[in-house]
Amino acid sequence: RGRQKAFDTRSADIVDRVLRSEPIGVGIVGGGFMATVHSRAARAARARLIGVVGSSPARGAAAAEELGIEQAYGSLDELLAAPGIDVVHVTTPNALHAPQALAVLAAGKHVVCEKPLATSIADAERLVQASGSQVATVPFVYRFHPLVREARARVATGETGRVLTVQGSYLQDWLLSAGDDNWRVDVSAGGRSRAFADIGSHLVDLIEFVTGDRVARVAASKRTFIADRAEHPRVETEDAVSVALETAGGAIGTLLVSQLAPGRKNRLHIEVGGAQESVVFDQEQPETLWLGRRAGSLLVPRDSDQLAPEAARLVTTPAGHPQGYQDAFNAFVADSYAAIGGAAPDGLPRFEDGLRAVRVTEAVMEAADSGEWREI
Ligand code: SOE
Repeated sequence: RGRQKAFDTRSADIVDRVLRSEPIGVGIVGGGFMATVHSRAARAARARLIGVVGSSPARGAAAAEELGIEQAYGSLDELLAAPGIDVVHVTTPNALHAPQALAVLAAGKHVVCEKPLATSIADAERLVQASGSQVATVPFVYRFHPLVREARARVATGETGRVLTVQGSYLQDWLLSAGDDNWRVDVSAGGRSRAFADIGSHLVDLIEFVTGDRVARVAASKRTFIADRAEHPRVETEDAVSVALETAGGAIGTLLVSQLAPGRKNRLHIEVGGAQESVVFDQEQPETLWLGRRAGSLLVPRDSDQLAPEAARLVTTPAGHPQGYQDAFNAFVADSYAAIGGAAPDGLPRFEDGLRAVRVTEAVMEAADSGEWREI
C-alpha cells in the first residue's frame, strides 16, 4: 500500500513534469552496443540522460563519456537513488534482466527492458506481475516501421483476406565463424536459447502483430553448427532454428532463424498469404511493402515480367520518411515515454508481450528437443 501510495504520488509528479514538458529523467544499465542504441533513442525523445551503470566502474565511466550521459554510478541501487530518474533502460545480458527490472519496478520507476524479457517463463511472469501500473516496455521495435503498420491495417480491415499461410525468416551472419563470440553464446549469461530468444522472438512478435493471429502449435529443429568458439569451447546454445507452425486462426507456416547466414546483416522478412493478397515486409527494404494479387491464370512465362506487373504493386513511404533500425527504435522509445506521460500508444510492446515471446521460445526449444509438436 505504502509503495503504491508513494508511486501514485511519484507518477503524478512524472505526468506533471511531462505535461510541463520537462525532460523525462533517464538511467541506463549496461554499456554495450544496445546501450548506445537506447541512449540515442532517449536523446531523440529529448530526455535527460542522468546516469549509467556499467559492468565495472571503468566501463561505466567510459559509457558515460561515449554516450554523453551526465554521471556514471557504481551500482543500480545508486542509480535508482539518483534524483530525477523517471525511467531506467535495462540493456545488460539476458540473465540480468529479471533481477534488474524487478529492482527498477520496486523503486517505483518505469522500465524499458531489452528482450528477451527473462530467461525463464517464471521470471517473465514475475516481471509482468511486478509491473503494476508502471510503464514497462520491451523493444519489439520492428512494429514501428510505418509499412508494418500498413500491413497490420490491411489485415485488420480485411483487404488481405483471411490469413492462410505465413512464412518468415530472420537471418544474420555475425556469428558465422568460430572466431566470432559473444555473451549470448553462454547459457549462464544468455539463457538456454540464443538465436531464437534473441531474434526469433522479433520474428514471431512481428507475425502475430501484423496478422492479429497467435501461434498455437510448433514443431522445430535446431542446430549448433559451431560447437567450439573463441571463448566457449563447448557451445550448447543454437545457431539456427527452423519452425513449422499452426495458428489459432487456422493458418500454417514456416520460420527460419539463423545467425550464420553469410551476407545477411539483419534481414527480417515476413510474407503473409491472405485469401485476397500477399503482403511482404523486408527489413532490408523497409520503405517498401510488396502486395501481390492473382491476375489471370498461371501462364508459362516466356520471361518473368509476364507475371509481375499486373499481379503486384509496391506501397512505399513518402520520400524522406526515415526507415532505419534506429528510427524504429526512436519511435518505440518515444511511445514508451508518451505512455509515461499518460498516453496509450497503439501497438506499444509491453512486458506482457515480452512474456509471450518467452513462452513461444520455450515451446520452440521443447519441440526441438523432443521432436514433437508443442502447444503454446
Ligand atoms: C543481435 O542479434 C541484435 O542486436 C538483437 O539483439 C536485436 O534485438 C536485433 O534487433 C538486432 O540484432
